[in-house]
Amino acid sequence: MTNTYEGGFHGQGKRFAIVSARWNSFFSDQLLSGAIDTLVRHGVEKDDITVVRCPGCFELPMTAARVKRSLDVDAIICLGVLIRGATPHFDYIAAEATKGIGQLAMDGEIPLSFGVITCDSLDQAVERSGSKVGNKGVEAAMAALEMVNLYDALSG
Ligand code: RBF
Repeated sequence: MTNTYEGGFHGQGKRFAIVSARWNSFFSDQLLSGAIDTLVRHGVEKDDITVVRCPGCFELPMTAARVKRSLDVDAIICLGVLIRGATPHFDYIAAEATKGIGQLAMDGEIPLSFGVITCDSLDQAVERSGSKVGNKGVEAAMAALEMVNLYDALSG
C-alpha cells in the first residue's frame, strides 16, 4: 500500500493573488480573465481574488515577492506575455521571470504558478491566450488550485 498525496481543485474559502504583467496587454488581459473565471468556477469568491498589475514580465518576481510579504493569500498566480522581438531581451526577461518565480516558491510556504507565455510571433500569442491551444491563464489557475489543495493535504 502506498501513501499518495495529491490535490483536488476546490477553491472554496481560498484566497488568491494574481500578478499580471501589463506588457502585451491585449493578450495578457485574456490570460487574466481566463484565470479569474477558472478560480470562480472552482468556488473561489470574487472578493478573495486580488489582482496586482506590474509593468512587464521582468517585474513579476519582485512584485510576487512583495505580494507574498504583504497579502494574506494561499497562492500567487503570475501571468505575462513575452513576444520574441529583434532583441535578446526576450531570453533575458524570460530567464529572470522563470528563475525569480521559481526561487520564490522554493520555501514551500505557498505555491506560485507560472502563467507566462513565451511566443515567437503574434500568431502564437493569439493561440496561447485563448484560441487554438487554450488559455495559459486557465492552466496557471488550475495549477494554483491543485497546489493549494496539495499543500492542505500535506499539512492536514
Ligand atoms: N515585458 C513583457 O512582459 N513582455 C515583453 O515581450 C517585453 N519585451 C520587452 C522588450 C524590450 C526590448 C524591453 C526593453 C522590455 C521588454 N519588456 C517586456 C518589459 C520588461 O519586462 C520590463 O517591464 C522593462 O524592461 C522595465 O523594467
